[in-house]
Amino acid sequence: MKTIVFLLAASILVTGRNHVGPRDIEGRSAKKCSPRTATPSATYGSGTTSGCSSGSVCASPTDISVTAPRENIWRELTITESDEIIHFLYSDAVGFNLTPTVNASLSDNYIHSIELIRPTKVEALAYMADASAPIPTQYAKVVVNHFSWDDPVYKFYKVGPIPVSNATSIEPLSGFYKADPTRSANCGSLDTPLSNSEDFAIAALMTSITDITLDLTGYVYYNQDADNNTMIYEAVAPQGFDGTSRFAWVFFGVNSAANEITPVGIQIACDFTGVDESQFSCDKGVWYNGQTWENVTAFRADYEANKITRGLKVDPDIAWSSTTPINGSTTPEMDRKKAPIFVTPEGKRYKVDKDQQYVEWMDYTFYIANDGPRGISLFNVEYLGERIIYEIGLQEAIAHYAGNNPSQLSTVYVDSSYGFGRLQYQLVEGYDTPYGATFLDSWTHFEGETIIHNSSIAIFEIDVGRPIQRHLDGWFYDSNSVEVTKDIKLILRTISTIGEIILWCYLTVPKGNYDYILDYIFSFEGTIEYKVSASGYLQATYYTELEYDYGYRIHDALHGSMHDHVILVKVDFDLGADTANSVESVTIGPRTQNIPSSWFPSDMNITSNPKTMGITRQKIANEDDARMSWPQGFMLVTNENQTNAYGEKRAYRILPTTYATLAVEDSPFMTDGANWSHDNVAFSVYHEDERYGSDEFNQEAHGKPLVDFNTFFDSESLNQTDIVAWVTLGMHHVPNTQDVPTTLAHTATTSFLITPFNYFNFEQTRRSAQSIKLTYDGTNLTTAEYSKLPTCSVNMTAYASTEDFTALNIYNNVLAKGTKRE
Ligand SMILES: *[C@@H]1O[C@H](CO)[C@@H](O)[C@H](O)[C@H]1NC(C)=O
Ligand SMILES: *[C@@H]1O[C@H](CO)[C@@H](O)[C@H](O)[C@H]1NC(C)=O
Ligand SMILES: *[C@@H]1O[C@H](CO)[C@@H](O)[C@H](O)[C@H]1NC(C)=O
Ligand SMILES: *[C@@H]1O[C@H](CO)[C@@H](O)[C@H](O)[C@H]1NC(C)=O
Ligand SMILES: *[C@@H]1O[C@H](CO)[C@@H](O)[C@H](O)[C@H]1NC(C)=O
Ligand SMILES: *[C@@H]1O[C@H](CO)[C@@H](O)[C@H](O)[C@H]1NC(C)=O
Ligand SMILES: *[C@@H]1O[C@H](CO)[C@@H](O)[C@H](O)[C@H]1NC(C)=O
Ligand SMILES: *[C@@H]1O[C@H](CO)[C@@H](O)[C@H](O)[C@H]1NC(C)=O
Ligand SMILES: *[C@@H]1O[C@H](CO)[C@@H](O)[C@H](O)[C@H]1NC(C)=O
Ligand SMILES: *[C@@H]1O[C@H](CO)[C@@H](O)[C@H](O)[C@H]1NC(C)=O
Ligand SMILES: *[C@@H]1O[C@H](CO)[C@@H](O)[C@H](O)[C@H]1NC(C)=O
Ligand SMILES: *[C@@H]1O[C@H](CO)[C@@H](O)[C@H](O)[C@H]1NC(C)=O
Ligand SMILES: [Cu+2]
Repeated sequence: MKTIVFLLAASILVTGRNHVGPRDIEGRSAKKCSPRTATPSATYGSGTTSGCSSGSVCASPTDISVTAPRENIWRELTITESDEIIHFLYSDAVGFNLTPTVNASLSDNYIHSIELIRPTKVEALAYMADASAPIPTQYAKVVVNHFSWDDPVYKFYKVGPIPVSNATSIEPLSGFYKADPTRSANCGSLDTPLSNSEDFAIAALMTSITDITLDLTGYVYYNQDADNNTMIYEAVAPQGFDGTSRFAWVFFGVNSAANEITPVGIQIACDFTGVDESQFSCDKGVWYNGQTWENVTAFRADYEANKITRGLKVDPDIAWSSTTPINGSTTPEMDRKKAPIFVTPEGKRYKVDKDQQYVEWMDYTFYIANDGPRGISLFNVEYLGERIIYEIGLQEAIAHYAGNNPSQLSTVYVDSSYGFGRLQYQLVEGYDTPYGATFLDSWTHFEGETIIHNSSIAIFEIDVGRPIQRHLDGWFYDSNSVEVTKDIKLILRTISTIGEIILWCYLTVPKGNYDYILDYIFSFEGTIEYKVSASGYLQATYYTELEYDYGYRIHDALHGSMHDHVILVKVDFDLGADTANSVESVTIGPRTQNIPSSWFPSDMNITSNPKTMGITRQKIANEDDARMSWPQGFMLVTNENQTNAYGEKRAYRILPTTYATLAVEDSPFMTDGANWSHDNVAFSVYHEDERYGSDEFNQEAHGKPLVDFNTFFDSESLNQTDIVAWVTLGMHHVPNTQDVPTTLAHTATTSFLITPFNYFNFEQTRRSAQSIKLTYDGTNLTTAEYSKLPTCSVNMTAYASTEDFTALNIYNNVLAKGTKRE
C-alpha cells in the first residue's frame, strides 16, 4: 500500500495578501491615508502553539477510549442474553411449540422479535443519580406468532429477570402499551414465512399468465426460487387494515436491483387473509396500462379478443438504472483529483466507550441505544454536566404515495415495520462518513436470530467550513479587527436501507429501495440538530398519461410517483437536569404602541400610536392545546423554576429547518395509524405506556393501531411537569430526473434543531478555542488565537482503512440460530 504523505503548508500561516485600501472616514480616524501592507513577519499574540513541530508526523485518527460513568442501561440485550431467552422460550416449561423462524411455515408458531424493555424513567434516573445503585432489573419484550392457534395471533410477553435464571418467568406484557397488544395474524408485517406464503400465491397466478405478460410487457415471473424470472415484484403495504383481512396490490419491475424504477406495467391484487397459504388468492384483480379487470378470466378473455390497449414496453437494457458511476469522458478533468478530506492533526477530539456505547465530546456526554423498529436513540444527553434531554430518537417514518393506479394509490409505508435498527448496515468510510470516523457495531434480535450490524454507527467531527460566529470591526482606524469562530460539529450517523428484511443463509439481505441517512448533529454551544435525508431508489410507477396529477415522467416508461415522507421524532426534555418543564409559544405579530408625541418631529406624521410588531408569550396549559402548527414565532420548552442571571426562564427553542405534514386528508389507507402526521409539533406528559409515538404493528392495522397517538392527549396539565416533545419532520417528494437513478440526499432532507434560549447567561462558543482574532493597527498584524495551523505532515495511510477491506460486509451477520434446545 502506498503511503501518501503531504505537508500542510506552513507558509499560509500569514498570507502576504494586501489589506483593503484604507478608507478616510471622517471622525473615526484623523490619520492620513497611506497604502499599507501587513507585515508578513508579524508575531503571534497570546495563542498557544500547536503540539506538532515542523517535520513531524501528525497524530493518527485513533479512537480515544473512556469508561462510561454508569452502565448503559438502555443498550439492547446482548447476544448471550437473547440466546438464553430463546432457549427459555423453546423450553417445555413455556410450551410454545416453536419452529425456528427461518424454517417456519406461516401456520407454525415462531418468534417475531426480542428486545430490551428499557427501564422506567424513575428507575433510570435513580440509577444515574447514585453511583452505588445496582442496575435496574432487566426484562425482555418478546413477540411470538402463535399462528398454529385456531385464532392465530401475535402475543406480546414480558420475560425476566434477564439474564435468564430459575427466577425468570414469562407473562403477558402490560404497562407498555395503553391496551392489550394482542394482534390478529392479519396485522403482521412481512417476515420470512409470510413472504414465502405470499410468493406461493403470486407465483401461482403469474405462472398461469406468462404467455400474456410476455406478449404485453416482454417479461415473465414464475416464483422466487426460479432462476428465469425476468421480472420481480413489490407487494405494497398496508396489506392489513383492522385485523379482519389482508389484501394488497403487487406490481412488477425488471428483475434487477432497480426493480422499483423499472415497472413493466402490470399489477395484480391479492388476498392474503389468514395463515393458510392455500387459501391465499391473487385472482382479485389485474391492472395493465391503465386498464382494470376484475379477475384473470376476464383479463384473458379480453387478451384473446385482442381488446387490450397495449402500452410502452420497458427496454430490457436498463443500464440507465444502474448506480455504477459513469467514469468516462464526461468526468470533469479536475474531478479526477482526490476531493478534500478532513484531518485531525492532533488526534481525535472525542472519547468513546465502545463497549457501553457512551460518547464524550466537548461539553456533551450521552449514551447510545439501538432498537429494531426505530434504530438509534440517545439517552441522558448532558451538557456542561447537566442533563438537558433524557431521550431523543426517531419514532416513525411514513411514506404516503399517490397515483392513479392501484399500487401507488394504496401505498403507505410505516417504515418502523421494516426496522430502522434491523436494516442499518456497515457505513463506507470516506464516503458515508469522513475518513477516520469512529465505528460502532449495533445488533438486533429478530425472527429468533441475532443480527449483527457491523460498523453501522459512525461518530466523527466535521468542520462545516463556515463560521458559526464572526465579527469584523473597522470602527477605530487604529485597530481594525476581525474575529471568527469555526463551526465544528460532532455527528452520529446511521444509514438504514429500508425494505423487506430477508434472512437467508444466516445473513440479512438488503432488499430495500430507500436509504435513510439519520444524523444527530451536535454544535459546540448546546444546539443539537436531528436530520433525516433520503437516497436510494424511488418506488416509481409505470408511465401513463393518467398519472399527470401525481408527478412527472422521468424515463421512457417511468413516472415518478409523488409521495410524502412524514417523520416523527421524540424529544424528552429534562432542562436544567429536572423533569419539571413547561411549554410556551412565542408568537410574533402586529402591534400599535402608544408613544409621546414629542419623540418625532410633527412633519414626519408619526402618530402617537404608531404600528409596530411585538411578541406574545403564551404558556401552553395542557395537552388539549398542545398539538400545534408552527406559530409565526417559535416554541419553547422552559424550566420556569430556573432563571438565568437576568431573571429570564431557562429554555430551549425547537427550531425547524425544512419540514412538511401529510398533504393527504382523511387517507383511507392510513386512518388512525399516524395521527401525528398533521401536527408540526405536539407536547405530552411523559408516561411509561406512551414511551413510543408509533409502533411497527401500526403498518398493517391503521384502523386499529397498536399505538394510537391521539390517545396521548387527554387534558393533562403541562405546567412544570415531565414534557415530551413530538416533532414532525417531512418532505413532499415529487420526483424528477434528479431522482434517476437515485434520489439526492441533499435535497430530500428535513431537520430540526433544539437550541438554548436564555438557557445560559451568554453564548457558549466564547469558550471555544477554535477562534481567531486578527487586529491590524496600520503597521503590525497581531493575532490572538489558540489553534495555529500545525506544521506536521499528514500520514494519509492512517486514514485509509477503507482500503484494508478484504470483503464487503454489507450483509449483516445473523449469529444466534434459533434451534430447539433442551
Ligand atoms: C432448517 O431446515 C433445514 C432443512 O431441513 C435444516 O438443515 C436446518 O438445520 C433447519 N434450521 C434450523 C435453524 O432448524
Ligand atoms: C435457583 O438456582 C439457584 C442456583 O442455581 C439455587 O440455589 C436455588 O435454590 C434455585 N431456586 C429455585 C427457586 O429453584
Ligand atoms: C422457468 O422456471 C420455471 C420454474 O423453475 C419452470 O417451470 C419454467 O419451465 C421455466 N421456463 C422457461 C421458459 O425456462
Ligand atoms: C370475473 O370477472 C367477470 C367480469 O368482470 C365476472 O363476470 C365474473 O363473474 C368473474 N369471475 C369470477 C370467478 O369472479
Ligand atoms: C477514471 O478514469 C480515469 C481516466 O481514464 C482514470 O485515470 C481513473 O483512475 C478512473 N477512476 C476511477 C475511480 O475508476
Ligand atoms: C462483526 O461484529 C462482531 C461483534 O462485534 C465481531 O465478532 C465480528 O468479527 C465482526 N465482523 C466483521 C466482519 O467485522
Ligand atoms: C404629512 O402629512 C401632510 C398632510 O397630509 C402631507 O402633506 C405630508 O406630505 C406628510 N409628510 C410625510 C413625511 O408623509
Ligand atoms: C424549584 O427549585 C428549587 C431549588 O432548586 C427546589 O427546591 C424546588 O423544589 C423547585 N420547585 C419545583 C416546583 O420544582
Ligand atoms: C386523530 O384522531 C382524532 C380522534 O380520532 C381525529 O379527530 C383526528 O382527525 C385525527 N387526526 C389525524 C391527523 O388523523
Ligand atoms: C404551575 O406550577 C407551579 C408549581 O410548580 C405553581 O406555583 C403554579 O401556580 C402553577 N401554575 C398554574 C397556572 O397552574
Ligand atoms: C510593530 O512591530 C515592530 C517590530 O516588532 C515593533 O518595533 C513596533 O513597535 C510595532 N508597532 C506597534 C505600533 O506596535
Ligand atoms: C502511517 O500510518 C500507517 C498506518 O497507520 C503506519 O503503518 C505508518 O507507519 C505511518 N507512517 C508514518 C511515517 O508514520
Ligand atoms: Cu421519497
